[in-house]
Amino acid sequence: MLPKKKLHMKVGILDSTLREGEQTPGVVFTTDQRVEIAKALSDIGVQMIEAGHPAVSPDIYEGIRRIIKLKREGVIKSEIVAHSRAVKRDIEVGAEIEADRIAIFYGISDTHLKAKHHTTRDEALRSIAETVSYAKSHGVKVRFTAEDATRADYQYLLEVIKTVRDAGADRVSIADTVGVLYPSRTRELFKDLTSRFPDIEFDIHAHNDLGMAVANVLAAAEGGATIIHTTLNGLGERVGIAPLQVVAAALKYHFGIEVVDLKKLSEVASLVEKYSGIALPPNFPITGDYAFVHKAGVHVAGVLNDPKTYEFLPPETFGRSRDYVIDKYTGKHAVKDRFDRLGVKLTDSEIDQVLAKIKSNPNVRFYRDVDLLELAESVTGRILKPRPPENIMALISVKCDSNVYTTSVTRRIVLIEGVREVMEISGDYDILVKVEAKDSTELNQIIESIRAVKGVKSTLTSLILKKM
Ligand code: HCA
Ligand code: CU
Repeated sequence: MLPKKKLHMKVGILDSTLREGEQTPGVVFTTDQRVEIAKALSDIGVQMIEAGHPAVSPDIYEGIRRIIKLKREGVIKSEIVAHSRAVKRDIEVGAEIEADRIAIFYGISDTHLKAKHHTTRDEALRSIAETVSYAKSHGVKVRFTAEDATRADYQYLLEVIKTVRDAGADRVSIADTVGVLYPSRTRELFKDLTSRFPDIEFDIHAHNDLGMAVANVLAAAEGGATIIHTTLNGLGERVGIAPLQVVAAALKYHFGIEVVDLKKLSEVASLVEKYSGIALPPNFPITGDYAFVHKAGVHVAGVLNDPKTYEFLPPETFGRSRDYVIDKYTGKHAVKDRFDRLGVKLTDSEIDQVLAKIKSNPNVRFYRDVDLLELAESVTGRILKPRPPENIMALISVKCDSNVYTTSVTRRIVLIEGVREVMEISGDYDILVKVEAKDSTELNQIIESIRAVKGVKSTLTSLILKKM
């Protein structure tokens, strides 16, 4: 491979889970959740937190106010950014709440000028200049976001940047609002902008409509962008923006830069998964369940010899661990390794026989350890290990408050550990949940977690005594 390139070391993250992320359909954060997410983002070392658009609603205002208070108390270290339309009222709210920075956005493509702002290019330049100066007059740092910059007329974009620089903005966010960039163009764009405006720093805000958001933010950083916008789990309008966990991993792999504490990424991703109610698909990079899980015999054999064969970086880099699954694709090495770990000694020929049984059941998706022990017992005729104690299974009927959307409750219940199946039902109750727990204490915790879900009115638990 070609030698790795160097990247300027200035690149940092602005995480917008609390602003862009909350624009994901169905996502709302409570004030407490907003504060908790901000603390987690600061703890992992995110340079800037876009905490929300305070003029949108009183609860967002309150959340940002509490985050800014924690910043003042030194609990949160990141720069706190408040989003704002280019209208005086929003700017006043951003200044009153004492955000470190106000980010003023304005759509500058002809489509946005016409269909949203009902204005001309010249008129827009005047109101942009006016609002940026107005914000500056409140003594706050200002970023200007050129919304839909990547579909705007280029000469006009340059004029806009000149205008906001002269009005006092020290950062400009280049928003690929509908995700139409691709990497080589992105790099060219940022190279050109950074050479023309050495006194401005640039952010890249890349939407993922064409699946290239991560590639585009890397290219932008190569081109000279110093702040990359991300959200945890890639949340955001439509299909979202570049996911923090993937951007951070790519920066580590390609440039050796650690923009955040990589080991804690997974924890923060889970927190956001829980609070957003948007479950990550298992095949999501870095923090998805299968990100470091191997399957085919050739792969597992390779990984058992040297994990580098099929891993770009060790899972421990991200506080995770590797695993492999056993099914008809499995080879001998994996089966042997699994029995070794279970403390069961099998001869080569016994392993071959177990493998033959596995391959003759092509529709089994996963062999769990208990299944494997059972197979080995049938092959060897020996009792290999006492059966693990049976777990408690229970059905929990859930009644929702009459004003809530049942599916939003269902989505949150699905994420609770120990929940095996969730069904929306008709009758006296709205949702039926099948749960599995190792003992009654754990069952109690699961019930409590279900009762704590917003919108749950009451529950009725039935233990499963016998299954046929
Ligand atoms: C929005 C638009 C925005 C702004 C990006 C930014 C976009 O939803 O308000 O402020 O950097 O994608 O253009 O998210
Ligand atoms: Cu956006």
